Amino acid sequence: MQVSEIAEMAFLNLVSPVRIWPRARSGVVVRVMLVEGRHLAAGSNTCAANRYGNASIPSERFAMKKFTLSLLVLALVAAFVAPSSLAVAKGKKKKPAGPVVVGTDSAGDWGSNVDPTIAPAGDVLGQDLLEASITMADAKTVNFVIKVAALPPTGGIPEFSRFGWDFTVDGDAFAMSGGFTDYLRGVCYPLHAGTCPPPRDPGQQPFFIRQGACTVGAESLENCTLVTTVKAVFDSAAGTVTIPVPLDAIGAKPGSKIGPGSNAAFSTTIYASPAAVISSANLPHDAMLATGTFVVPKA
Ligand SMILES: [Ca+2]
Repeated sequence: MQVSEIAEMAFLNLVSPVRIWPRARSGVVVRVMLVEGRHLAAGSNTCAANRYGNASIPSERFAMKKFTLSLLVLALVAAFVAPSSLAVAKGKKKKPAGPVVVGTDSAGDWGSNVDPTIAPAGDVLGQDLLEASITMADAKTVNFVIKVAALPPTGGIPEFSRFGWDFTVDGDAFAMSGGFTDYLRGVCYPLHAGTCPPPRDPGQQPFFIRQGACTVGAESLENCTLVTTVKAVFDSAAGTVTIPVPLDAIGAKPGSKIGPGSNAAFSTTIYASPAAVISSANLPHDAMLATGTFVVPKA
């Protein structure tokens, strides 16, 4: 509060039944003593004005003038207080961007591409897709979150469930896939470099992010490159698979648009399927078409 404001309020305290006290930290405290004219006219010693030490009893007309003045003072005080309140609101930090749902899918439709009656097995395998969302894990990492109807503690039978998510970053296409374990592809992953890499341990819950011609049957498979491998989090209680991806790894920065990609094998963008070395759309699976776009928030 400015010194001039304090001085003005001190003056207002003298001429009005509206009492204004500056408070050290949080701006201004306003206390209103509404003085009813009949109490003043009757000279009642129970009226609010007398309790605060008014020695003379004003006339009813004078009391009404003071009441009008009180309203004017309130308006003035509001004019003083409002800008500071707005300043506080503007000064607050923006909340982190919440999850953006980029795709949804029906429950109970796993395997319907082969036989609708086998749908219950989708829960046992953790492959019945419900929702896909994107959110920030921290300033440098984006979370891709797949929600399923049910997720066993093992993420489905080990080496039996694989999740895929194809996306774009400002138009550049990426393919991402992985599972609770994925030793099949850790040992030999034919979808990049055209040949099996030296045997290695991909670690637990690995997700491979690739770029280039990575579809089975592509003519230039040697152009399929492994961008990075990340470690996902499987939360069976929440039924979610969360894949944290560093922004740097996919060339994303504040303001970048992470949108849906395309997958020739499944004709969609997100899928859950049995984890063969090469997943096939001919196997029972569940697929979800993502249509939403997540914009990386600016710091
Ligand atoms: Ca589903």
